[in-house]
Amino acid sequence: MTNAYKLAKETYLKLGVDTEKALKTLKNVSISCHCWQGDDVVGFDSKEALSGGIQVTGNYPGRATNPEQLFEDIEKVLSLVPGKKKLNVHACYSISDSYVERNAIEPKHFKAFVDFAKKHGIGLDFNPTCFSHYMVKDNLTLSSPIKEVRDYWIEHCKRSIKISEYFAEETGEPCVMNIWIPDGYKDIPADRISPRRRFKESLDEILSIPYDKKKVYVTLESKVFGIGLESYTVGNAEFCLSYSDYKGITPLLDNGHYHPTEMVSDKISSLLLFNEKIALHVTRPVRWDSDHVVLFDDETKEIAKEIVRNDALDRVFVATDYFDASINRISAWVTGLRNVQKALLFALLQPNDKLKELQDTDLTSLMVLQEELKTAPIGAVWEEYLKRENVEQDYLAKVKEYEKEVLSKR
Ligand code: RNT
Ligand code: ZN
Repeated sequence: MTNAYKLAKETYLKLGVDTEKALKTLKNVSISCHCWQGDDVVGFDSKEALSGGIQVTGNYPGRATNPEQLFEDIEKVLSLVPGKKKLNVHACYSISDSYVERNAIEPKHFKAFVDFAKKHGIGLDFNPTCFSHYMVKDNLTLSSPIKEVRDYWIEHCKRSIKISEYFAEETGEPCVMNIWIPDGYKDIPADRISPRRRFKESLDEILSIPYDKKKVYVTLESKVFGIGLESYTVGNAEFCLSYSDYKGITPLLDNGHYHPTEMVSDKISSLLLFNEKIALHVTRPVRWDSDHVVLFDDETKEIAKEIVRNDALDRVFVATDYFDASINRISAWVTGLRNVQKALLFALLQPNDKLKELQDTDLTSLMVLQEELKTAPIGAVWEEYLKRENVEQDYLAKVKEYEKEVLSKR
């Protein structure tokens, strides 16, 4: 125990916070690490240009271009991130000697991820990939007016449920399977309801297959707009929340998917009142859904506070979702993941009962205490956590070393 930590522990004690308890809790919060930061969301199957209204910018050298490189990179990331982790896999990362259609994916194409997860004692999450593909027609998938297109993606999603079940069975941890479709229109549509009706029917069909709801949590992610899909998205917030409620699946909120002054941190409590579980994609939108690396910023902290103070650490599936190709990708990964955890620690180091009480009795004191807490010595507690977790405080040195020895030779 360092002196800095001892002092911090005392300071927090005076504020009514037990740092030891916070560290013990943090250790068991699992964060799902997105696999797609390592290769700019390219994947291994069709390797088509990224589509669906999302965009990766930058061409920093060292991108992983095959499974071996991606696993090597993720291994590095896991070694530099403390706490419990899961790996979040997209269907376009199927591994096979020959080309596999997305409506033909099977568990065997993802066995390498299971082996990797077992090696590292982590769980797995999954996502159908309904973008960057020739069967996306006019930016539409599950809501397309063309039956053949809808059927293709319905089959893809059904198979994705099977793969999710396989992940859960093999790892012994539930698998979160998130459905996000890019479907929408660049310009003003003439008929907003038909695509949504078709999306609903496609989802009904996908969810008609039997699956173990204790093993697979199907989530549905909404979005307000995408690049090239500015005027209308089929799966907007109202659709996805209503659908999740109607089918008893789990809503997923990505904090890049709302109007800029609309905050996900404010939505969490409302959803917790009506849902057993909710899911989050933690990202950082800069002026739009730009998917910048997550920082230790106000909204990330506020999201973490909402999870912690509502005692919902076991009800919220937390996953990262961002992609930056303008800097070292390993650093991008580690920085974002650590910041989610640091924000959770920040939340765990709040005297939440005291703050709640002040809200009802003394708003002046509430403001003063909330301000004081911003400069409380979280840094020393975080360092102590890293030490106990056996991960380097100075991850940048490790990243630079890895860049020199591995990434620069690609
Ligand atoms: C897109 C969504 C979606 C994707 C991933 C790759 O805006 O956020 O979650 O980022 O599926
Ligand atoms: Zn997302």
